[in-house]
Amino acid sequence: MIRNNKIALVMCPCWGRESPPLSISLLGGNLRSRGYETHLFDLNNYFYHKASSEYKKYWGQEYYSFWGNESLVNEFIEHHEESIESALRMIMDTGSKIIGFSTVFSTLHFNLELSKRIKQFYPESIIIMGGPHASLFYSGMYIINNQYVDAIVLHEGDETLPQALYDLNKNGQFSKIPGLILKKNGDIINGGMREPVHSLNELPFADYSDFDLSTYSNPHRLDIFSSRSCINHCHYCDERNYFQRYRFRSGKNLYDEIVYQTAKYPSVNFFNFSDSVLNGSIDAIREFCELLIKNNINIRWGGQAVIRKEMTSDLLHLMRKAGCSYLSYGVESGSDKVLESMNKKRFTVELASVVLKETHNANINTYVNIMFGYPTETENDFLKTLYFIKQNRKWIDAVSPSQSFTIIVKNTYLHDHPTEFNVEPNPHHLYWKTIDGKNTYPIRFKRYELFCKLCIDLELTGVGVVSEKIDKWQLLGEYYYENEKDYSNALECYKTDLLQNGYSPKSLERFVACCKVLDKVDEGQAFINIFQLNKVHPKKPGELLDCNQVYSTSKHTDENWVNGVARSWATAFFVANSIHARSGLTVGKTITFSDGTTRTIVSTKEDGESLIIFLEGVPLDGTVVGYPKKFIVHSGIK
Ligand code: B12
Ligand code: SF4
Repeated sequence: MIRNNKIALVMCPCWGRESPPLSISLLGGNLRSRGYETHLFDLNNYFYHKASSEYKKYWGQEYYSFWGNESLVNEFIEHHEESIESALRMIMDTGSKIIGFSTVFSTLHFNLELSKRIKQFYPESIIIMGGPHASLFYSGMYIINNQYVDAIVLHEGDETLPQALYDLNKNGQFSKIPGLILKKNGDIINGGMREPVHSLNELPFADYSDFDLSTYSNPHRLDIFSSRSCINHCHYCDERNYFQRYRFRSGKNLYDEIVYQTAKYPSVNFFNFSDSVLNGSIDAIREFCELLIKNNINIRWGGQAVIRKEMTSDLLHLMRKAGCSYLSYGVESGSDKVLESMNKKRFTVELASVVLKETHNANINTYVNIMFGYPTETENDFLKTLYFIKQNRKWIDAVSPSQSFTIIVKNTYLHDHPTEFNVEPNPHHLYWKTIDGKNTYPIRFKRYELFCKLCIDLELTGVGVVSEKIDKWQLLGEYYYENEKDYSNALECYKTDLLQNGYSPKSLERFVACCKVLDKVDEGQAFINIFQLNKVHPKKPGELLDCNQVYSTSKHTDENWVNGVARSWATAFFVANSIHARSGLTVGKTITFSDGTTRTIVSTKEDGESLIIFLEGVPLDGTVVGYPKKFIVHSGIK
């Protein structure tokens, strides 16, 4: 058996950066224990440090939708070309032929763009993706159909990835195995589902040795997990679809990992449970606490928990004594009727109040998650949620209002039974509405805003508690434009966004498109003039900022070229050949030269250190538009 394959596992922006990513560290520990040379890259943290100050804010959780927007992610990438090149070099210098990406909603576009570049420069590389967003009920098929992706691992990767690598080593290609979808001779072959990992206690511990903890926002924290799947089966949640059977690690196994990691990283004093429910097995959590107390292990820990009657004052005090410093509860609604229709069978609003109070009294920080506009939630139910928060304010340290309000995820009970919930058939995950039209995306948005307002009044903070969501007008604009085809409301949203928040290529493009439909071409042109004139993008009207897509031609003059522009033999110019130029100057894009001429790129040709760009129309005059004059490449707006 040959074990000479090297693999790089990568986490791209955006993900939390309090500590190194658990997913690739866990898989890394597993592969290393089987003898594979494994290299782990947290490009999420890397790009945070490389990002200009203007971009750093996008790591805030209130900006997660930025990373779901392909054009914004590409814009980010264009702004950080040098760092992208170094990151690629860093990965490829390890000699890894297989590159695995961890995929969640917020890393997808980055993953795909990086895969494209890897394949362009290292065509023999093998790209494999795994993680929640690579599952079939999210975008698995979309990902495997991407020309740069060779295989996806469905659901848990702990057994599928090593087996896939084993086959690759042995046979030089992937085999059809459970848990893997692969491409072979242009066909997509689905190996079907794999049984979930039988015993979590047998998995090797996460290996964090590739990461410099001091570069994270909490250098004293590491992540750990206690379980897979959930003891509950809420109708809107896909946890049980993804991880299937509920399994948990024993208290002893968790304790052993804490001892192992703290011996390796003595500066670590906090462990975050990165799973959906840390109190699924009361026996395991009790055993864990007792071992920590008995052995005098002085650490803090916390994570997400479910409200259940077993969360007694006695247990909570034990947990506190063992170092539990926070618990984040999915309460979701202050209405029993809504809780019932969510299939939350373990608690009522009354029990939620008691558990929050007992948690607070045990001196554990209490966080509460809330959703808005669940299909059965009436205005009255929503008022009950506001009342619940007000009544229990004294027990709550922070809240986390869902910034997507209520999402209808494929393969969930809610998705598969829309009429039972009065939801229109084939619901859009974000923009779904009820048949009576009383529950729509803007209505859910409004409830979220009212909730935030109450929290601000109650001086209750938390992720997502804002006076106005930063991308509010883009989100609403998108809803009216894409979903409702209501160009009048969309126009108002994009206009508000441009005037309030300044230049955004997407908002300007959509605003102009609305103007065209509504026969307001002059208004659209006025905004183009404000935002796109003279090679500069004003951030807001009146405030000038350098355009990020300004290039200049090469300086070369001879019998064929004048200042980098072709003489009469062709309509072309050339620039230095770089990844930046190759990804920015692509066929179909339009370019405006210094004399105002606008041309479309019809083809490009790499010629050693030069990249020649051919344009439509008659030849250009290099003495007018050539070096040192600059030109702008438009991001899609003609
Ligand atoms: C902890 C957590 C967080 C933490 C992150 C903490 C941190 N360190 O940064 C916080 C609270 C910050 C967070 C935020 C968000 N989260 Co979150 N989060 C989780 C949670 C509970 C655990 C993630 C985890 O580490 N699991 C443990 C690891 C070991 O499991 P895993 O990542 O799934 O990895 C396994 C497999 O997926 C697979 N795998 C993973 N990567 C790879 C790569 C390869 C190559 C292969 C082969 C296999 C593979 O193998 C692994 C081992 O079996 C999951 C739910 C869950 N139960 O997993 C949601 C989850 C990942 N989050 C989710 C979402 C949507 C978000 C947010 C966008 C939510 C929001 N609206 O704000 C944000 C985005 C964050 C950002 N800044 O961009 C979704 C993702 C859904 C999707 N389609 O992508 C999940 C699945 C929850 C859900 N069901 O909705 N989250
Ligand atoms: S308790 Fe949380 S993780 Fe479990 S099914 Fe319900 S929503 Fe999902």
